[in-house]
Amino acid sequence: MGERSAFITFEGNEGAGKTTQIQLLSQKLQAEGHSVLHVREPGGTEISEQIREIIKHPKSDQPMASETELLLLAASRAQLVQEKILPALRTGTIVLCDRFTDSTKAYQGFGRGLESSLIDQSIQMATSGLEPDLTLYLHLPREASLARLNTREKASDRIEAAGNSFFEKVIKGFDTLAAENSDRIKTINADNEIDSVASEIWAIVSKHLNQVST
Ligand code: T5A
Repeated sequence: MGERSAFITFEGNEGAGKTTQIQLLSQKLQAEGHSVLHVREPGGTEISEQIREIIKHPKSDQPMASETELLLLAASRAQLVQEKILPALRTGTIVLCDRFTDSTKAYQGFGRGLESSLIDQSIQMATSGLEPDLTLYLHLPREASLARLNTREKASDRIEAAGNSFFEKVIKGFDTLAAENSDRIKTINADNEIDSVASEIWAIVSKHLNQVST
């Protein structure tokens, strides 16, 4: 096992359980003999993590322009794709990415209202055309997302501080993308026990890996 690469992304709103589920899936895949790389966006390389800090906690009280946000996300992504994702895929590693281009479409497109042509250009430049083989969209209603975020200790970052209407638009964006790309994006009810979400994910991922290896 381990010779067939796959690029699998996780999407969803804040607190949907992406990190939790990627860790569980990674352990399971490794136990089956796969080589696995777990990365996150924005971030995932030293340069990209520095950019993540600017995106989430800029050292300025001035509002960040949506175009600046888009370009910073693209810069972080370009470095991650070139430095880590493409080399890993070339060696047969399964790459699990916590957020990718669907987040840009949902947050900067649907949420911030940037034109889709700008979003697409930034994605093209950052990814050189790389697309996920499979995307797991963890769907969590806004109220449940807020309840989970309120239980944690760390303070909100710049994006999380946006209002409810922004996040409603983001969720609607993810729902729209999932409906338009139903072959690639699989929607999972994230408002469920951790183990049952993990079982649903495992069923989808193992089916995908079996399909591509036959
Ligand atoms: N962004 C990102 C953009 O605007 N555009 C882009 O293109 C990209 C790539 C990233 C921010 O950047 C934005 C979106 C984001 O605002 P982040 O901190 O990485 O910031 O944000 P998230 O990815 O949302 O990370 P979170 O940690 O908030 O959410 P996760 O990873 O979905 O959730 P997780 O696993 O950390 O769980 C959160 C809490 O819920 C519990 C966990 O134990 C934890 O306490 N939990 C559950 N509780 C009950 N039932 C379950 N099933 C649970 N699963 C997890």
